[in-house]
Amino acid sequence: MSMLRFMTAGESHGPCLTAILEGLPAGLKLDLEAINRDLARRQQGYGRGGRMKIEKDKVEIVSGVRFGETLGGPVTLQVVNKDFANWTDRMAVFGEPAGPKVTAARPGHADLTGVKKYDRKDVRDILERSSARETTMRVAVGAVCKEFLRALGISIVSQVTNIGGVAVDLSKIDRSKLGTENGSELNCYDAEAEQQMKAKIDAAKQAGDTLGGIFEVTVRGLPAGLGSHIQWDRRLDAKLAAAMMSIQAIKGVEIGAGFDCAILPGSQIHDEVFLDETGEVYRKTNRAGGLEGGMTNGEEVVVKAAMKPIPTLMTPLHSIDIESREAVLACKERSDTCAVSAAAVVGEAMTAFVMAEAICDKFGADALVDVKAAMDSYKQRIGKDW
Ligand code: EPS
Repeated sequence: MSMLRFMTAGESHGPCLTAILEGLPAGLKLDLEAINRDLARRQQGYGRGGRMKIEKDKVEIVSGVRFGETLGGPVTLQVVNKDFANWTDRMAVFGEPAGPKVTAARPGHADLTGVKKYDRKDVRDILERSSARETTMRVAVGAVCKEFLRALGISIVSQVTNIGGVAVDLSKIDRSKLGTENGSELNCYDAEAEQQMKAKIDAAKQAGDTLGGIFEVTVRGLPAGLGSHIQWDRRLDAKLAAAMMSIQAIKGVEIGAGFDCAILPGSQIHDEVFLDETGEVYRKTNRAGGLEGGMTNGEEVVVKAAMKPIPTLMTPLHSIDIESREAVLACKERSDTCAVSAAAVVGEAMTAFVMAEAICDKFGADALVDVKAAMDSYKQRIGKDW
């Protein structure tokens, strides 16, 4: 099994955020600007809150890379929280807290269970780590994985398909345009739906409410045969679903036709297989979302994730105070009205990690040149078999 793995560290308003990515092959050229571009994409999106005006997330790489090339050792990535300077009264590493405690837990957040489980008296001890600010580092890690995939001819794109019930008409979407710059503030490729989404976000903001939605991630250029049907924990669809579910606020994941598979008959779900005039295998549809039997089948991998509305409401919900045990309204931390387009960038990153891991698993991960050679030879063989 591959040893590609990563860990993140850091609190939302702490001094900095860190990630260590270990197991990538040596000899991969990294482009700092490409990583920073993804970090900037994660910060954008109609409906984001005030924090994004403070932070200008830029990554620093402090290990594992020499003169722009990976060495095969752990790559350590860091992003400074500019806002820490405004939070030293509540977030200093040592000393006594000077700012107010948070005691009104937010429904839908880690707050209530977190304080009990970790024996904390201040909800801040939980919310700082559970915050989606952590996804900054997942995006940095994902951007490095994307560079690796790009070197192998694999690319990842995303689109927002629903916000608060306003759905994109997917039959109208030209899928070849996904990933191209279209000026959308919501990573949406249906201009009409986007206008309605923005109006809905404006109305939610006005009402002190929040909105969730759905985004879709597509992977292009994958060889067939990543993952395996052999064992439950080697199935790539399972790994992908787990990676998506691990993103803050995600409550549902679909691969390909997803929940429609439960409704439609087999004749309308399975992708028929044909041979073209040169003897190449092809399918006319991709309802499997590029995964059959836990393995990539050579089609685009397509995964969707449903994000719940952010639990911090400016018109707060009923809750309890963990100190007085009285009924109160939940606390109001500064937050976003809607962050689905940001979550889509995080979804790309987690997908990139899962695919990079599957590649390392199958083709090795010491030196990039060997990974390329192993993949080329495999592609040649399966090309001949078909
Ligand atoms: C986020 C930073 C946070 C929030 C949001 C995501 O910044 P702050 O709490 O200082 O406003 O905007 O966090 C949450 C949604 C959450 O539930 O904690 C970011 O960088 O994405």
